[in-house]
Amino acid sequence: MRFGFSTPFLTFRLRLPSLPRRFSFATLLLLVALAAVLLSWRRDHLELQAEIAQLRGEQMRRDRANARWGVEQLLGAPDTDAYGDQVTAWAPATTDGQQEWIVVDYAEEVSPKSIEVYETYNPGALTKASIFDSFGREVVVWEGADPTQPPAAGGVSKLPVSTIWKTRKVKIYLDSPAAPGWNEIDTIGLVDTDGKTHWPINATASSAYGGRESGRGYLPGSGTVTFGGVSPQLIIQGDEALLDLGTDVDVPVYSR
Ligand SMILES: [Ca+2]
Repeated sequence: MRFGFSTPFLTFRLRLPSLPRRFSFATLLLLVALAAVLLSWRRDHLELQAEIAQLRGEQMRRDRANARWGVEQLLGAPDTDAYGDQVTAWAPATTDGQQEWIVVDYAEEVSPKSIEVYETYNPGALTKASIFDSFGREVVVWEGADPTQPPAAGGVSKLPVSTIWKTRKVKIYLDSPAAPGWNEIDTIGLVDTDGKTHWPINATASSAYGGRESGRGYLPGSGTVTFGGVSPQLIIQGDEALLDLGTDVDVPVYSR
């Protein structure tokens, strides 16, 4: 295949290798059809994920009352009325043990304008926020120093978002070791370009101090044991049971 042009001063010619005979129009159509099937599969897969998130969220809302400091507490509008160590907010499994993240889903896909993180105890850990676009790709939309810092007891960190992508899923990253103490979060609002705020219908996190969905949770009604003047709480973590004596070290009492 050849094409080109020439002027009195310059001649331009381009020669492209001929398409192999077998790479026919029919093959091209087949490839287009294959791409369409893949795209459609991807879209169905994402829709299924969104439906699962919604169902999981409904179950979590029912368990919410018993899930103190659990991921369940991230659902819905803010409900932690005072800053401090409140059971109505999510807390990570440890005070400063590791990097943490939270992913929240929303009912509708929207064009985001900002993300609002309700920090209710030991603020300052926020380092990054991202959204997931319609193809499920993670897009970082904000990075920097947390707008809410100690000595503030808490606050709403408003992170501006400028992106062409619509979203129904947000992820935030917390540098918990760098922000001493329990970094507790009540909820994460997603503000759209019309100024409407959307609240999470589902949530997952790297860890949680309480709640059914976490690897570590309290057994409600497990009884009180007085132990050298303190009343420890029983913690189930993976295949182990631990006694939290209110010190830095949890005492293993059972291992499978
Ligand atoms: Ca921390």
